[in-house]
Amino acid sequence: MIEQITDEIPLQQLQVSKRNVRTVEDFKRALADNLYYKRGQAVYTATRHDIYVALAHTVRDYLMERWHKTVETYFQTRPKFVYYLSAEYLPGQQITQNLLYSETTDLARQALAEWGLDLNDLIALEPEPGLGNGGLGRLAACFMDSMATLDIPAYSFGIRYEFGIFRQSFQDGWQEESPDEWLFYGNPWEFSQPDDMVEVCFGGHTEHHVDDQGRHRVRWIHGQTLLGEPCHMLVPGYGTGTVNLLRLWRARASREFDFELFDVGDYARAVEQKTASENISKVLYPNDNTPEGKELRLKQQYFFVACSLKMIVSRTLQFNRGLFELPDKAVVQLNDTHPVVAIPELMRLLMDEHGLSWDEAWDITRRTFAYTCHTLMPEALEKWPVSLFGKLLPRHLEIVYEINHRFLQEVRVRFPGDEERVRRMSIIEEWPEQVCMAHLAASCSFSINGVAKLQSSLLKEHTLRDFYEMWPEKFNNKTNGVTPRRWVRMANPRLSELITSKIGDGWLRDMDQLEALVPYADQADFRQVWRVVKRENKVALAAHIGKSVGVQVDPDSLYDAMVKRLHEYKRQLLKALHIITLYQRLKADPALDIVPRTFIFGAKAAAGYHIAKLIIKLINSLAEVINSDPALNDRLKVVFLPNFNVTLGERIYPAVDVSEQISMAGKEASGTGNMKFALNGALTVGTLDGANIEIRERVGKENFFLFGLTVPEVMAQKEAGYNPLDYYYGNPELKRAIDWIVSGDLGGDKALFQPLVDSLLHKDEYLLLADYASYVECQERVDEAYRDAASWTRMSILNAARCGHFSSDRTIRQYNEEIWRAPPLPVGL
Ligand code: F58
Repeated sequence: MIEQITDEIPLQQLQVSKRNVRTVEDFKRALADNLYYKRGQAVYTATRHDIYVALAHTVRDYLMERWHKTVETYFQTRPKFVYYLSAEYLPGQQITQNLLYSETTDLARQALAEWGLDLNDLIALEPEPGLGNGGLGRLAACFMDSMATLDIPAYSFGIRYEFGIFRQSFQDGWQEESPDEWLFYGNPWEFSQPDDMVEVCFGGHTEHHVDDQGRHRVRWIHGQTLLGEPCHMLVPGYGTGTVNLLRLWRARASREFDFELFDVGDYARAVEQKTASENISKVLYPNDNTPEGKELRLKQQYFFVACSLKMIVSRTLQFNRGLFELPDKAVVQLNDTHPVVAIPELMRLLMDEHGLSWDEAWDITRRTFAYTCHTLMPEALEKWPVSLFGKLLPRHLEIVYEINHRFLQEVRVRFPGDEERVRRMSIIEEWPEQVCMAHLAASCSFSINGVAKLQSSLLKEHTLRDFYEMWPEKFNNKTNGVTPRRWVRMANPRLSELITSKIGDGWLRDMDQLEALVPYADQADFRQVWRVVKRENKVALAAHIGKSVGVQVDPDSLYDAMVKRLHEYKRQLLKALHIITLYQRLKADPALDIVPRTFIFGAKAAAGYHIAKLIIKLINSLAEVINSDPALNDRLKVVFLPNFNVTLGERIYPAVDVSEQISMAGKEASGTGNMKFALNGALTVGTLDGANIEIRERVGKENFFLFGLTVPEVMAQKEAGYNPLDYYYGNPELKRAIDWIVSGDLGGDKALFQPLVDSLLHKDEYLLLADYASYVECQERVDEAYRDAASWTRMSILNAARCGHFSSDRTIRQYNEEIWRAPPLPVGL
């Protein structure tokens, strides 16, 4: 790391100049300056993309002034910091957000219009950073936004993947993946900081010795060294001067390491190995809910954790009196198990690099970390083979063994004679020998939280039950939330304007204020405008669908959407069975009176998840058959929009009438799409799973379409020896739908979808057949309810009005009050 200069140059010499751009003229000048000085282009030679970059720099300059003020405040106040560690972030397009937060949207629009350019055309050029798979990564982005908005001193750390989540396209209905080259044209929002690179080591072995004060010390003689280069992105708060940072680490080959090979004259191999070490931050693993047990994945985890902790420790030393103050000055939130190797890494830093004893290091470590668990899927609990862990991180493995040894002693003291419990709780699993990251997290963190009430209870009762019995006080719930800025204000400007026209704009920083809309649900004229807004959004989405997949959809049909990762437990296949049933009913009785529906899907399947990919193919085949059947008279349409991501979500959520949240009860930890839909006035068709339960409690059971088995019922079915064939033979309509899948009518090879049918009939792990009848019946209630526009709109308004609770500001406030205790530090605008 290159020395900082603040000790040498008096701070007052480093005052930054204010740009003070407040008029369209100023903005145009700043834009031209940036185009000329930063981009190296003249107005005569610039491409549209050059102008986009100049625009991004102009907006960024605004935020830099605020960032500077924030840093000044932090340096002067030395507050307690929240450090959020997450392997994934899905922040969405930056330009729209940064224009909004810097209040420059109108200036930019006008300035560009004077140049004959349309702001929206430039916005469309920005690729979104797809540095995550799904809910977990998007939640991290909502949390950053809320932390800054609530003036919480915070840093978020992650990996600067060169390739984010793959781009999805369809070839003959099959998913195809192509690389997401989001950095191809550079990223105007990031500041790389090569002077702050830190060294990270892997491999090698350890040496134990006694130092000259007679203390037992360990040296890690590492095998490989590489560098982490930080890249910063600004995280502005809304309506405040606070601008926090997202620090993403990029792997660079260490020079020292190159020289060794260059010395022996093996130039080609030296360059090859350089590339190999830079591969660490090359690509995001595209798995959702099943960890990838690859060596490179563990390297990624340790890489970003080691870089981040080095910075946290050195900041603590710089700002405070010593490392003993760490737990009072820092709290590290672990976003699932992916960064959990931070625990042995902090122990190692404190003992081996800063000379603390085990007890001293342990006391600091166990008061520093808090852990969030985002799953209920047993297969999602990360485990690393001991051999792999020890090969890459020999010192950490020793530390984990020692933590485990001491921890199991504690268990034995608490539960004498209960060796079975000791075995269950061990951080190291036997046969095969694996390090269980969730156990490491649970035993070493001072807080363990789930992400919705039901999941938090199930963690206590099942997944982490032994840990709950040991430390009930560590367990807590923090129901997820989403940021109202991106998911209402930016995604749905029409609705936002309507809301603001009635209740003011306070809801953007205090979403509970949406409650003030409740009385409007009973006003016919308000319902009318609400409907107009929804319809305009539906028209806009119809235009996008037309452009994207070439299907014409009717904005007056009911839009029924299921957008989320493709996973069997989420049950996209149950939705498909419902569509097939409607199709068959219409074929059997062409005069049947149903509300015309447009089914909208968006979902990526992990590249190696064959059944999930087959489900995509099935839905696309279904779309082809249904969309081209003239006998249906356009009453059903099915569209699968490719490449579902944050930007596409922003188009879909505002335009939907029915939100499908149909996971098997007890599987979806929370869900956050459910919240985005409800806030935009969609009604939920859902099971009693994840946050659906809390949404239903808030919006009222009369404004929510409930179906399906509950968790105890699911368990009872499984215990009783669930047999899907009972449902198959017991329900002719269900049998007809399933049989049709392999009838050949779906086009192509008859046997193609046989694996889906086999898995339904012979296993049906997620009880689709058991829930089918209830689901179809529930959809009939939806059909009926949609016919009464007044009452539907009333329900829609009540959904939005009563979901203020699901703001990530509320979630973050709870994290801060109950876990972090980092006093907010307002930075004026
Ligand atoms: C999701 N998990 C949960 N994991 O499935 C969802 O219910 C919840 O709302 C959301 O977290 C936020 O709490 C999730 O998205 C992943 O994508 C992991 C990525 C890394 C590999 C393992 C899955």
